[in-house]
Amino acid sequence: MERRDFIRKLGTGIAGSYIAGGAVAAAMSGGAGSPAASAAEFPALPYAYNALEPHIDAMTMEIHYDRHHRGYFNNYLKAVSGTDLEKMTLENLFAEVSKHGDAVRNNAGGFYNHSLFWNNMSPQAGKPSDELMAAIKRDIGSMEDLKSALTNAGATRFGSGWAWLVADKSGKLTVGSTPNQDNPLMDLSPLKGTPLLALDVWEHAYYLKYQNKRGDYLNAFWNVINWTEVSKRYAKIK
Ligand code: MN3
Repeated sequence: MERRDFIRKLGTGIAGSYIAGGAVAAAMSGGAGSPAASAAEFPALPYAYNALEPHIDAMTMEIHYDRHHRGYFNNYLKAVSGTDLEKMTLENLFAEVSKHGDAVRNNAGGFYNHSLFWNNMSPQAGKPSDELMAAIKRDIGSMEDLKSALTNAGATRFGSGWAWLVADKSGKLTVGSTPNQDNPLMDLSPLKGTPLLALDVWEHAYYLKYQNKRGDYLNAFWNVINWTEVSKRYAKIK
């Protein structure tokens, strides 16, 4: 799709009308050389706004996806338009993001992080693969320990940011957090690795339903983790 056509179509704004792909899919699969035209696709929400009720409410989902995420996407396009960066996969961009400005860092991050986040939630939680479960036991301890670590990472991230389960190239798991729209693929991030599970702890992710009770939101998130997707991401590392 031509960029011009795509941007015009953004105005129609029907959730689910765009196919996930381009830079995000390429970055998630480790692909390289994705052309700019296919990078410029806003990914579909993989379920209805109310699908994660009562844990995450429909109004929050709609505003979060259709305004916040779309805003990052539009501003990412603006930030890279007409530059060498528009031909670059997000994965390659993040690997050198410290060389570029805050508009690129924040908006490419916001675009990518939310795409991961929607896809690692589901009304059908599923369960971790045997391979992932073995790694959780080896590196974290147990599922309860993982829940504690992720909840703690989200609760102790001051201000806005993300909590993560990441894996290094050998498959070793780590839990941590990043500020703002940074992520563990960014060269400037102290937390490094391939994201397996993304957890948005910005107030816009929970404030309508949970107000100041971030801890209640973190507990609720545990009920909607798409373990099938998290396991797939883990399987791709090896
Ligand atoms: Mn958000």
